[in-house]
Amino acid sequence: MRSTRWKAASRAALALAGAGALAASMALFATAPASAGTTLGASAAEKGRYFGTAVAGFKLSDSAYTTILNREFNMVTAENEMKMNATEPQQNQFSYGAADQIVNHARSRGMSVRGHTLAWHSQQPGWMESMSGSALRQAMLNHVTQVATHFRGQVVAWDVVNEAFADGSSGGRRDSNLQRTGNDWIEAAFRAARAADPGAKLCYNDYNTDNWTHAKTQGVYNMVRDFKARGVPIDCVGFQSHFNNDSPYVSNYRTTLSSFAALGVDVQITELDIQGASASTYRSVVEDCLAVARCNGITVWGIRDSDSWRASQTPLLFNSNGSKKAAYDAVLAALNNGTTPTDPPTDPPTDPPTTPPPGTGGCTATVSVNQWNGGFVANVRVTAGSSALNGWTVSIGLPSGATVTNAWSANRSGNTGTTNWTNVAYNGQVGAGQSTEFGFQANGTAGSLSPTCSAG
Ligand code: 9MR
Repeated sequence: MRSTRWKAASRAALALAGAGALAASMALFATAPASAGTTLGASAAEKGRYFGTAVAGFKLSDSAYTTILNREFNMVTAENEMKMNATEPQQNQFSYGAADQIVNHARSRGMSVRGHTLAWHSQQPGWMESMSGSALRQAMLNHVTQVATHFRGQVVAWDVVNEAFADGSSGGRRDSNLQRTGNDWIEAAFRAARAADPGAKLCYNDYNTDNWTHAKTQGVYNMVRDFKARGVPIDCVGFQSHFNNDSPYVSNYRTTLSSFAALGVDVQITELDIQGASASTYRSVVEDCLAVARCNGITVWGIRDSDSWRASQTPLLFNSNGSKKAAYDAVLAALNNGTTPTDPPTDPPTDPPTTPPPGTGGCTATVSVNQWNGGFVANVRVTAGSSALNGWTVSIGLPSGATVTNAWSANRSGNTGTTNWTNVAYNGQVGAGQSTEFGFQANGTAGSLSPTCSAG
């Protein structure tokens, strides 16, 4: 069983642990719990999502840049540093310095990392551009294996394959040297990535796949449906969502996200920018993601307008001087459930809140483990018994030598021996017979884990 709950909320979600009871009682007054996060990452985490940005490694020495990065975001994508030309500039000579710097900056501050990208027709190193046929196929698979292995345990999701579909009305594949190695190159890349990093979510990522009626969107949808039907290891689809006058946001975007999610994959907004940064369009994008349970998070493609690959379109959430734009306020308000900072305070409800008693039907916990040499990822599923849960605690005994290094969607006490896990704000209330998931990563060997669950 692979986790359907996105792994990333770690830092902000865990920091919010103490707010759990408050959020649980607030949930009585609204269909979704109101929240009051003051940064994009914290507010997204309260909704079980992440909020990320593309990061350019050379900007990490710019303190104005890192101040916003460290304050606002809990997910990072390397803008260029993990691409094929950056990581394998000469065949079989791998270069990870710039990418490692970004990964270390992020992870040392509790942010998670999306890997971008293992296989792409663009930004190939020169030696690969001139290859073809089975030699290219082997070189591509070797690249996927080597790079995914290097970052194993550090990257929560990979854009395994990027932009493999054609623009226009064909709905088919884009011609490229990789495509000419055979139509199965995409699934071969996914299988190699799964073997190299069984703990990472594996995504297909593309642009102009936002409009549900577009042939390209349907082409990708059909590929994902086919992959799921045939057991090709795909976990998620990334929608770049570069919106501009030629390719604007459309109201069927939510249909697109939910239709893909219904195939059994997570969906993520991976490179969001909007020409002119309309606050209402940004708000709509956030609302669309929040409306789709399997939409795990949103990444904007840069921090300040001056950081954008399309700077002249001023498409981002911060001005070039680092100040927040109206679009920022709209995004934060949407993440916080539609209340804006300027709205008048609403009257408190007149009925006293009643807290539902802990469920009496107990709960069960099951665990699935992806083990590799020296470490593992465990995904734990908590299922309510005959009554709804209002909070849960799971206890897991780890064998000697196993140490938890990272966790998501739960509060933890202990990282060796007996570890205890309790719900965070957004996943404590579980309907009778329903489930929620959390997970962790550890060094060492899992052996056979036997989690126990108690309600309350
Ligand atoms: O933002 C990236 C820019 O710095 C690079 O020059 C460009 C080269 O192709 O890639 C940009 O990022 C792209 C991303 O990797 C894939 N989707 C489209 C992005 C914008 O071009």
